[in-house]
Amino acid sequence: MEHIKIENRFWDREMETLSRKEIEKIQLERLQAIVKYCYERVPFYTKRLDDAGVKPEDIRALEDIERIPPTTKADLTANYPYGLFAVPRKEVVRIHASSGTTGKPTVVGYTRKDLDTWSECVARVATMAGATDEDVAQISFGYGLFTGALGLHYGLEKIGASVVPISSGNTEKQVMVMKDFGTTALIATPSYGLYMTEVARDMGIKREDLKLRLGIFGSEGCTPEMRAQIEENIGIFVSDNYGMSELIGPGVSGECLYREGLHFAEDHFLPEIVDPDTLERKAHGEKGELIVTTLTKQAFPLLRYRTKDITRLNYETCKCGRTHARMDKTTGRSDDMLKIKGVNVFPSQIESVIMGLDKISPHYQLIVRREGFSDTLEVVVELADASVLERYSELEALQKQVRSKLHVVLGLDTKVSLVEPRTIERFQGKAKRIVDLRKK
Ligand code: DLL
Repeated sequence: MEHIKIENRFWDREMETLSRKEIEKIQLERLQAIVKYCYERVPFYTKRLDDAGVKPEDIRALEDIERIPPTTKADLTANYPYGLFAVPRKEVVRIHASSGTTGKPTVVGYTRKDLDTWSECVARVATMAGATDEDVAQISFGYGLFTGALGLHYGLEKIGASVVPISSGNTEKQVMVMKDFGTTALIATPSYGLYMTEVARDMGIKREDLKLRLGIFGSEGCTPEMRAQIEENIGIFVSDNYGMSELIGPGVSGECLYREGLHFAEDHFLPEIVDPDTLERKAHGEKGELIVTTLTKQAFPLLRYRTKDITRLNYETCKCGRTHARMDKTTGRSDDMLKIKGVNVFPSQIESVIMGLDKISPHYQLIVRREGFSDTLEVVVELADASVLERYSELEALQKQVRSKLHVVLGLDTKVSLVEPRTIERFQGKAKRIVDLRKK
């Protein structure tokens, strides 16, 4: 993307470039305060800490955090909807919820100060991605209980961008607005971004017709291969950012122009990496489950929240000058991991194989079945060109090629089905690529 100039800017240079010692000092002060705050205000935490034999005064060093038992999604569900709020409802000025695939949503609340913290965190992420007050930012995340749209909305407004709150859906109109309003920054999930590029092409719109230069994508994974494809389709620089409703929404971490990991807002969120089975702390640089303590939130603080996201942290200073830890793109939630015939499979591994192949479009679906006593995986992939379906030997060769590449990466035999272009569902929010027929 050489033609796109993204400058290395800071939203809060001082905070983003503190020395490790200074970051840890702030973290410890804030950790001690938040543990005390939770202990005094949230009956759930009073009991949790009492049961574990930990008093707020016992937190003397950052490592002491390990004495606190992690908080899980099940704890949130058990306290649905407001049981973990630390302030009277009168002080809550916004409520969001994460949809969740089963059962009740997870409800999260914000005080006025929380909303300020949130837009500050998103302003940082947007600035490190390359957004400025010159941008026209089209927010194509769904507005509503989902944190993505309003989170990016206020953060981008804060940096002075012209925000277009179009929400998701009505994709042809999205493309028209993009062209007519001179959108320069697109805010969406990568799968919706990809779909938009497809619709734009159908509408006869070329890269040159648009002013788009930047994609601030997030809320779901995006392999480097998929990113490259989107960048090529529409001529933008794509930056990834990560977040989670329970933690605040977007704004937890984001990529700078070097895209060598996502900078964590370590002054607001304290990250740890643990073994997802034993919960033992992993050494710096090792992969495991991300656990996060919110250091500054008032309405809905969380101590050692298990995100279920698998990643790793890098504490080296980045080329951009930022010193806060960088997290790797998540390889997926431990929840999304499929176990097929004893082999762990992450959908992102399959995506990177598919994206690297000619004649195959970037749209796919994974179907898991139970056959007898074992599970099987079918990878359904769209062809880029329907005419291949008429040439049987070519189709067969292509199928074989996909199967063998998947075998190399996954160490597993899969069924591969190549289907006509435009037959696999497109997504306007987070993609749902796994069809699990085992539960039916
Ligand atoms: O997706 C918050 C968000 C909105 C982040 C917009 C970035 C942009 P939830 O709906 O609660 O919150 O989903 C959180 O989504 O635990 C990850 O598994 C996944 N996720 C979020 N961002 C990324 C990302 C928002 N950049 C869950 N890459 C998290 C991979 C992501 N996965």
